Amino acid sequence: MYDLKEEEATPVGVLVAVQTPELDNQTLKESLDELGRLAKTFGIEVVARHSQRLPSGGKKAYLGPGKLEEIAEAIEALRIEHPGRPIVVIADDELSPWQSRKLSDLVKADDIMDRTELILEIFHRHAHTREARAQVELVRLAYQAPRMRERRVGADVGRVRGGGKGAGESALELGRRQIRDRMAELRRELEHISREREVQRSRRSEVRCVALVGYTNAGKSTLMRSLTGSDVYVADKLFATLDATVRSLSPPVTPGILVSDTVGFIRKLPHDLVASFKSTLEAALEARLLLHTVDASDPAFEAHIETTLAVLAEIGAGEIPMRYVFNKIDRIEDPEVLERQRAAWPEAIFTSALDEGDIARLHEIIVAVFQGERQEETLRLKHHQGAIRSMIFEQCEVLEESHDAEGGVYRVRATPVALASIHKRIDAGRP
Ligand SMILES: Nc1nc2c(ncn2[C@@H]2O[C@H](COP(=O)(O)OP(=O)(O)OP(=O)(O)O)[C@@H](O)[C@H]2O)c(=O)[nH]1
Ligand SMILES: [Mg+2]
Repeated sequence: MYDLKEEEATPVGVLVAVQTPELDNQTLKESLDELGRLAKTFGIEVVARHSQRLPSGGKKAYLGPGKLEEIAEAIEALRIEHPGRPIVVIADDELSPWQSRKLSDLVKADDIMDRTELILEIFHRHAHTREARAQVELVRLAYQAPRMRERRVGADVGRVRGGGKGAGESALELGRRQIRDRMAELRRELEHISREREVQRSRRSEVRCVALVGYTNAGKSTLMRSLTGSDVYVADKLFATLDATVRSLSPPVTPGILVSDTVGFIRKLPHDLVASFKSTLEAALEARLLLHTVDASDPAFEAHIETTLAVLAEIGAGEIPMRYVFNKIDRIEDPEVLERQRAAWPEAIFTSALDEGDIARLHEIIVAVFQGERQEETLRLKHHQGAIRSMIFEQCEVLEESHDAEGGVYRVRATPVALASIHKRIDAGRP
């Protein structure tokens, strides 16, 4: 597998899909639009799409013979139109190794990819941390191994899939035994990382965290930036974020609140990938509240919500309290559309991540969530207990500080957990 060099010609993409009876025209269109965006994110210029109504997608060569002939002819014409550029056929469903080979033989493209592989390749390129890279490499090897024999070895193989900057070897570079060994090694590495994280997690005493979750490209990282003043990566591509990041809410409150940004979801997200990201997500989802971010300007937003809820349930986060954040409202041109959404989702928070006022309001809502579970109390410190004062200021909102003959008096607002740990310190210090 070699890099897709800058000077190499951009591959030309042809999307193909099966329209099963339960798939209406609108959903098919949305799914293909999204496949097109995945292809674009990967660096393929999509020039055509073909779909066929079939009772099921399990056909031998994915599509029927007549359709395949039509596609083969279209590809021949594309070769004349785009000389020297590799032509890739991309299926909207995961193909079996056998289907992929059949399709390849019949349509005579330079390469065949499917939705799963495209997602895996994008993840592979965007993975930065040791954990994300190991997870993606593992799933990618599992996907590639049974398909190794099926790929025609030669110039066309690997022409489109670039090594990219995500490290790790591909199945095509490894023998079968080596693949098994490498997969075992990756599993051990991931177990090790996950144990390390357990230790770090148990050190964190109290979790005051909200997690931004949602469909890819909804604007989670943009909201994260505005809410925390951090410079996490934002981009108009799918799966810009792969690693969970945690930052402090800004302007800060006492005690601090953490905001975490997570990987985005997409329909037909490969099951193995969801499973492998579960551990990364679990840490991020140890949140008190999920902010389910929705791109309200996307006509398919309701389908995106359903997909996100399904993935959240799959990773065991279905029970965490959740608020909807309908984002990108500045992109909704028709005010009536926005009004209808507000009426249909009365509990949602409507934002434009680009609007300071909206962000300030979201900030207030987040703070209020934690305020609700705090209680007011008066704490007394003796003169010799001055050291505990800093703990009080760290973990409580101090409403008033005064002094009497005995020592310091602090009227505070804090969570029961914080108050209990401060009382423990105070009692331990009593003569
Ligand atoms: N107009 C407008 N654009 C937005 C808004 N929020 C985000 N964007 C843009 O939408 C694109 C995607 O934003 P990201 O914040 O990277 O989205 P994400 O949810 O983190 O996406 P993934 O990391 O891929 O899951 C970027 O081009 C942002 O600039 C908004 O409220 N209004
Ligand atoms: Mg992101």
